[in-house]
Amino acid sequence: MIQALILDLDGVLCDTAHFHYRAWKRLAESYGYALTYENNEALKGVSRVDSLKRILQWAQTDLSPEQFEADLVLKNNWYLEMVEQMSEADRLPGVGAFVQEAQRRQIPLALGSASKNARLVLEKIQLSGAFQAIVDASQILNGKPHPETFLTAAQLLGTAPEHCLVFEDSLAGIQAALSGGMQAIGIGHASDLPGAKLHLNHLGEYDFADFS
Ligand code: B16
Ligand code: MG
Repeated sequence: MIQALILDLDGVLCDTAHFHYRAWKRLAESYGYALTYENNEALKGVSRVDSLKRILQWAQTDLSPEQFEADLVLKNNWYLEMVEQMSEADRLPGVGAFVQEAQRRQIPLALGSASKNARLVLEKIQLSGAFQAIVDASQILNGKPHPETFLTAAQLLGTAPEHCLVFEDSLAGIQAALSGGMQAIGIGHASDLPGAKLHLNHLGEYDFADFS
């Protein structure tokens, strides 16, 4: 029986996944590499450091430790320029109604994000107060697909993992939920997100009549 919901941020509550893509694509171009749709799917939910490591592998290039750090800062600055423009209007479809319905039913909500910018983005889209627990990249040692993000969220809510349902747009996130003993709903295509028990285009499609 499901007792709590854990939501990913980028790609579930707002379309920051697209901002990450634009910033990584710009950086990859500086290595002479054109980032593809498939590359981007593989980067969703993956930490900033691990994302750059993967891009360097695809681009078959290497950086000094100093340049690696500098390029992480560069990418994040480009990303933050886009985040700075965000507002409540940047919530994905149905997010407001979803949160309201969960609150009306007194279902605990947690955020489980791999982003170090999660709290800033939540503020921008005016959802900081919507969650009983917030877990971001600063609170965990092992990023998705490791289950630590979601297990920490469940622990903060005081809910056993098997009673948690995770909403995720990334393959790494679906894998993290499943390996943590939770059920997962994929926001995106079934072909990109195997293992999810249901696939939706956005949270607005979730029917709370199915909540059980
Ligand atoms: P940052 P999520 C993830 O957030 C993104 O999906 C992923 O593309 C990004 O690289 C990662 O956060 C780290 O983000 O650079 O802001 O720390 O989808 O888990 O909410
Ligand atoms: Mg995501």
